[in-house]
Amino acid sequence: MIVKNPKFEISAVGPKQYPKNNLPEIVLVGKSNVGKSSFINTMINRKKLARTSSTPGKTRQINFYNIDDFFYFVDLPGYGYSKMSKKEQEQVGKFIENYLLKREQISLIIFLIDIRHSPTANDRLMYNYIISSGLPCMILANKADKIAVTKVTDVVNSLQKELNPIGDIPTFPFSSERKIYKDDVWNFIDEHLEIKHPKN
Ligand SMILES: Nc1nc2c(ncn2[C@@H]2O[C@H](COP(=O)(O)OP(=O)(O)O)[C@@H](O)[C@H]2O)c(=O)[nH]1
Ligand SMILES: [Mg+2]
Repeated sequence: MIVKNPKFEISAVGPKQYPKNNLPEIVLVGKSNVGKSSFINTMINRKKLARTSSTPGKTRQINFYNIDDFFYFVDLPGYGYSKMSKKEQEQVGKFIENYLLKREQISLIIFLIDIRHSPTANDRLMYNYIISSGLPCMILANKADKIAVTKVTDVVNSLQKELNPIGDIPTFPFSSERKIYKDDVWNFIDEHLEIKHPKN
């Protein structure tokens, strides 16, 4: 896939600021610091279009990245940031749920977890919420560079079994650090976009 002109469009703090066109949206969901913003940069071959940080942020904004006027990557706020109060965490959870519930143009949810750890309690809550919404979803076990290459397949399989014992949600490894496994993810995204993007 060749992305030619990805653009940051808006940091929305509420539904009134969401883009008004009906482009499909591919949505990144995951806890703070799991690598959502890095994922976007990796997929579009840009170093810094999506803002990343090594210290989890407190943003309660939804960032929309317009990908060649074909679709949006939507960077949701991370949940489970330990330095937030319970109340703040609940507010972020509601903010995320409200977007997922109301936004009709969502084509796919990319749910990121950390390949090194079992899903957290918050991961499970969010995963269950996504499944109950009925929206198409894939699971990415991110930071795959942090474990031995020979273990990746087994670990991905066991993480999938933990979250999705029926095995109907596609689960892939990913690494923004090494920029590997991108093709599988692009293929899956392609299948979920009505308008096909020109391929390499
Ligand atoms: N080793 C490794 N680090 C990553 C990977 N993806 C993201 N990171 C790092 O994890 C931190 C948080 O990434 P970021 O994309 O800001 O996470 P977000 O809060 O989910 O948007 C940054 O220091 C990134 O460099 C990855 O695949 N492998
Ligand atoms: Mg981020």
